[in-house]
Amino acid sequence: MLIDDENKIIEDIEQRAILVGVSFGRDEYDIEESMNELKELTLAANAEVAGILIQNKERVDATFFIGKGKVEEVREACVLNDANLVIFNDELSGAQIRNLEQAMDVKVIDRTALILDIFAVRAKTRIAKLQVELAQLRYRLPRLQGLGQSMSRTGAGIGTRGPGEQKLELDRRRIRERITEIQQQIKEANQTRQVQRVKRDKNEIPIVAVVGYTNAGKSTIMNKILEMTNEEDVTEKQVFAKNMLFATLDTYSRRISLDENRNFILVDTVGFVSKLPHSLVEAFKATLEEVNEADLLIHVVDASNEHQNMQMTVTHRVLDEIGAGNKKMLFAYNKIDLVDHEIDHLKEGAYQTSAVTGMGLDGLIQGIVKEVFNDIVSATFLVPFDQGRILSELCNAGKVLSTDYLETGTKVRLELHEKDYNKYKNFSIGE
Ligand SMILES: Nc1nc2c(ncn2[C@@H]2O[C@H](COP(=O)(O)OP(=O)(O)OP(=O)(O)O)[C@@H](O)[C@H]2O)c(=O)[nH]1
Ligand SMILES: [Mg+2]
Repeated sequence: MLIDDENKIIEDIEQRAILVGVSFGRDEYDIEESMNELKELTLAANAEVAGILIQNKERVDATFFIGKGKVEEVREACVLNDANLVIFNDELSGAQIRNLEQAMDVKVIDRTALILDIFAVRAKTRIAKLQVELAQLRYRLPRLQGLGQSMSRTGAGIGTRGPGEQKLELDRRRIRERITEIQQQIKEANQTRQVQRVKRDKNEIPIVAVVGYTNAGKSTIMNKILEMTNEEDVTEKQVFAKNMLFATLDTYSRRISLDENRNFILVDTVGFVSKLPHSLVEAFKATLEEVNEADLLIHVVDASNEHQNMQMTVTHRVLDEIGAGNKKMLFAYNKIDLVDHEIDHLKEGAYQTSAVTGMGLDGLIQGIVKEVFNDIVSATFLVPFDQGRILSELCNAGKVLSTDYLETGTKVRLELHEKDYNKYKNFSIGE
């Protein structure tokens, strides 16, 4: 694997990386865990990890991010371990990347570029690809400027408007143009989705979105629920699930039918990760729009992971960032088959589940039903014979329990949404 000048990973050429992290002593996450995650991300991008270096530091170094002495240590580690790439756990400025590359004579990228590259390789749908490109360009733009500043600082014949600067201006302009173009395309794609959504709204099917940290088991839960609620083979409807970071990059909707009147749409979403680049969250807002429109969120937690609290905090923060922080939420403490103790003090709306054995999923489905169909009422209506249209509307809106033909009209007893009940209230004759 190789990283080209535009920080894009090109497959097939072997890449060995030294990972560098800084602990500022006030981080909410554990530096060891954060570096472990960076390692997983590196592997997910098909690079090898040749070594991990951590520095404790109070403040960021403006020139190199890490201290000058540490730069030399990283350089030596690269030579010793035959590494051709250095990955920083934190976001670097364009100038820092350039200074580090010059001092160590090796390609330098940061965690953000790494995550963006994984997304770029995995994105399948047109909209996901556009969103990743947008995030990449937004990441690159200020770093081009950083590069420009360091170039003009070197002086020595290069004027402020020298050829380098001109090329830079050109690059900058091209990038800005492309950003506008992509934004327009995303907007158009969203308008189409909007139309589809209005259609769905008319059907009034509740939407339940599965959210959570990457690799928690969201897609596997979705597949298991599909399997449990279908008698026929659902292989073709299954979504991709795998033991790797960011297996899912798009949102996938599946209709779940519990019975003829209880249908809901289950939506699988992109997983979150600590230090998820802001540009990526911004760019994926369109995809995550479905989360915003959901009637209920299922927050899947990997109960077997010792850092589950940090993972939950990150998930809540990203949800806040996309404006879905106040949604109704159920919790699925998943992978319970890997946990050898019961989770005590389970809060209300929390379930222990295993997407592999199916344990606890019945309870979760009941929980979903309680939340999204809680406005179902049963009522009896008497519809005069000359109002045939009303009768058929009513029967379509709810689940018919019984029908009687009286002298004055049709007496029908059914279960329906409160909203529909209110619409036909004039014909109601009570419970
Ligand atoms: N033992 C066990 N493994 C599970 C369970 N649920 C999921 N897994 C495994 O965990 C891994 C990740 O599962 P996914 O469903 O892809 O996770 P995800 O949350 O969709 O992950 P991303 O799409 O990457 O955000 C897979 O190898 C699953 O088989 C569970 O309840 N028990
Ligand atoms: Mg998934």
